[in-house]
Amino acid sequence: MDSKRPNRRGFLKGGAALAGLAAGAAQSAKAQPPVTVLRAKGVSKEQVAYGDRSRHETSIRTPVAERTSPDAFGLVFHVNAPLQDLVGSITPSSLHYVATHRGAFVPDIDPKEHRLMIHGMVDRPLIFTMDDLKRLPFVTRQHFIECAGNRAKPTHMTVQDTHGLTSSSEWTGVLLSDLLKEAGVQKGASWIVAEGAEEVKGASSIPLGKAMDDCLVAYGQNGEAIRPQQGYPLRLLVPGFEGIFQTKYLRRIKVVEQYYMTYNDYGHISEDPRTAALGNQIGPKSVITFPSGGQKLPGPGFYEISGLAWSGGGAIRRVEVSTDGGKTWKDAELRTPSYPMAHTRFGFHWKWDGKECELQSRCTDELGTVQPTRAQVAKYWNEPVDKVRVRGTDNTVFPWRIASDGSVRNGLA
Ligand SMILES: Nc1nc2c(c(=O)[nH]1)N[C@H]1C(S)=C(S)[C@@H](COP(=O)(O)O)O[C@H]1N2
Ligand SMILES: [Mo]
Repeated sequence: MDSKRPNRRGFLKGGAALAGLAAGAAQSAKAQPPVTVLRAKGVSKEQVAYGDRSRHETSIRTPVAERTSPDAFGLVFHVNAPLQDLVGSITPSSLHYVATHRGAFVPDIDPKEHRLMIHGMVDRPLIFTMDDLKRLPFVTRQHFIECAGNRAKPTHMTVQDTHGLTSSSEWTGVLLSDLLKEAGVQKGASWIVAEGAEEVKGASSIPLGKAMDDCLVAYGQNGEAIRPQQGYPLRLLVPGFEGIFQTKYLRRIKVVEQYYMTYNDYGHISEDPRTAALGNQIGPKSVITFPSGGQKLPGPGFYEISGLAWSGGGAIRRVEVSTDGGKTWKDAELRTPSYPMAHTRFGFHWKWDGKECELQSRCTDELGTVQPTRAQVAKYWNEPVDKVRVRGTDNTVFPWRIASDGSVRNGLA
């Protein structure tokens, strides 16, 4: 694989495309760098105690295009993460996407008062305080979360609009399997129902097999306590499952003998077994975040295409990039470790010739599953490709169109 990789030094040394860039670099090496005037600026006690980003960094979350926040009732609806501005594979907690809190604001939970109860078909019902949980063996893992509503529409302008309802964090907590073993799951149990503490509860039924496998009862996010919008003080992580299963403000887990209908199931399950089967695990998905919608390439020459890939089926094994609208594909490089069910950053050297073109990415996960095209999905459901209703989470290959003036547009438009 290494021998096929484009040589990084080769790119930086040579090529007419880079001539301008290289000359600029040489010049500034000889000359003095421009002097930055450092203005003394008062730093507040608060900023010393808990840091802020530079005031020159302005990247923000934005409401989903179809439903602005807050709405007429003051409620916050889904808010997209600015994927075009992120580097690496971790989403900063302050920029993590946020999903609807149905009928309630973010609950203000005092961790000293918070309890997690495990009951139902168990030998020993248990109630844990936060301190109890933190005394237990912990694990730290990177996992993405993605809302089932994360689907690209032709009207979307930016990658924040098309793909911003996913984020990846480093989560710390206790394995749910440890808690369930402690409680002693009884024979005949086959599901768990996880419930959150806020008004409409965010309850979900999860197969017991998944609960005993890799689910996390998490209190940590990116090195500190989980943020209130992400479920402070405790959330369930069901790696690779749709966002709706990732119960925030987790307060109760009931072990049960059958699937429970909860508020979350409304509009979410289907009598069509093929649709229903798509309901939990998110398929392999990737998107190019640079260049992406709304950006403009200043002119022909060298660019580093960058993007994210993730899968509910495990670790990302391969990402390919096409610069000719899907006719030919070349391997991209994975630039961050590919952890199971976590965002993985890819990069790809590209020399733009200044002509109109279409960029796409597609990934393959450790199960060997390849991200499908819209055409493949349309064929499967026997629907026209421009009208196909993608069931489950939309993980189809996504195109960005580069115009000859360098501007980047949504290729579905
Ligand atoms: N308690 C509770 N948990 C919840 C929800 C909720 O409304 N309440 N929303 C779910 C949905 S639909 C999604 S997509 C994810 C979003 O997680 P985030 O807001 O941390 O990104 O949380 C899930 N867990
Ligand atoms: Mo969601």
